[in-house]
Amino acid sequence: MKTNKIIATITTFAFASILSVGVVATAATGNDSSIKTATTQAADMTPGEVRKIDKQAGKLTLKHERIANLNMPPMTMVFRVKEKSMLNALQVGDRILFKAVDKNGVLTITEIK
Ligand SMILES: [Cu+2]
Repeated sequence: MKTNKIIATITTFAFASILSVGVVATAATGNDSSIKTATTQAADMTPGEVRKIDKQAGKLTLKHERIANLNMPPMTMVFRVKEKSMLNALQVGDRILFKAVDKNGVLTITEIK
């Protein structure tokens, strides 16, 4: 038996494409200068106790400790709240932390914890 073996040798040339990858250095934008004024720091939270809640008028009576940013001694007084919804979760007797600011002569609570 005569066997002819044809061996086909296929050589495959792999062409490696060399891509010049340009490395784009994305420079971080260092222009984000977030300047916070000293009057809007979280450290201005003052302890207080809820004495009266007026949801319709958006007012809150607090017995508060010294308010550092307003230079106010401890007392019981009425504040306005920035948003009436801030009063929803409160109950008389609650001890809270609040931030009060002087808005054109009106002492306004901007944050309650
Ligand atoms: Cu006061």
